[in-house]
Amino acid sequence: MDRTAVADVTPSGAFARKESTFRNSFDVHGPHPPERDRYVLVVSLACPWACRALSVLHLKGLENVFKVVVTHPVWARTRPEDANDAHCGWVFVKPGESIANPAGVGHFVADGRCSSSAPEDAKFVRDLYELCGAPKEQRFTVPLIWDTKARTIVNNESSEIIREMNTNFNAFSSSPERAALDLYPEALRERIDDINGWVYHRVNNGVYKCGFAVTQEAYDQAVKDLFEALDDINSILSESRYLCGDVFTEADVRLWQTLIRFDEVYVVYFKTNKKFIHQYEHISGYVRELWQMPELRAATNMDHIKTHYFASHPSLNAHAIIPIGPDVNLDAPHGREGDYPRK
Ligand SMILES: N[C@@H](CCC(=O)N[C@@H](CS)C(=O)NCC(=O)O)C(=O)O
Repeated sequence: MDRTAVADVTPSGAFARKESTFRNSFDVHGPHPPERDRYVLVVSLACPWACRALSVLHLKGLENVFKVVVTHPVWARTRPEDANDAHCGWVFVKPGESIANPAGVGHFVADGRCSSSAPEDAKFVRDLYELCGAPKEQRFTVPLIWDTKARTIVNNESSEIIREMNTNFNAFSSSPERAALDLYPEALRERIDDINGWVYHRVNNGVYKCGFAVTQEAYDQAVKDLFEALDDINSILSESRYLCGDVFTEADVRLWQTLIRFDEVYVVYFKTNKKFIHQYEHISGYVRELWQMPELRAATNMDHIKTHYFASHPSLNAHAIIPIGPDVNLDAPHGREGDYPRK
């Protein structure tokens, strides 16, 4: 798992995610102005960070602005011809074609959601990073936005990509309502920033700290932090419909990507098994409500999610067995309508 996030652990065995390095904006007067038919959003439908961006793309009606390119869910060796280069990562595979996982296990067919081509005819996400001279410490991550005119990555940090989509492309939204939707409203910014800050460390990245820890101490600490945070979230959602009150914001998009993967993947794979999300009184209805929003559902694919995690990291799951269930009924009534705090 050389040069992937799985290898990013400190001497004490704790997972430490590296910073993204492409951080440009889509300013009208800058080198990457908002334009139609120019930018490609490269995602994996398994990746919670990428699916933030895809969700906001749908919420803001930007389907005709960004071309979306989807990787195969399973990682593969990216330089199989070089015995000294053991890197494994995202690969573009035409629908119908199949690959084995990095250990040569399995036979994973690309389904219809995988893209048949990628910018620059790249075979791997790594190729795009190398083409534009990414620094050595940069992991070959999704999401990224590729500029087909400048032939470079504009931004590969999901928290910034969603802000850019929220504000800079309104002239191209598919409807006035979608253009007017503000996921980061001025009046709530302080609250959103505060929630994002601790939700990132304790939940979004917190599940990875549990799953990628290589010592018992690091795992114990990560699990404790994660479940304390989930208790805090359950308590917030007992008093308000969304994280920042009765307005749906980017904080909800960001948190939900972790919650929707929790019961199906993280409980088993990252050993976050103190409790399932569907057992939380308030979080469970909230997860169903957001699942029932068409824009979030369109950005969610449980097959890609499960296949990616369980098959991509042989050091964590040698035989790439994908476990069953628990198949929570996300279409059940969510019961989140009405006034808060509840009487
Ligand atoms: N900070 C990045 C993190 C993105 C990230 O870690 N993506 C993972 C997929 S879930 C990835 O592409 N990993 C590839 C690797 O570690 O080599 C963001 O939020 O955009």
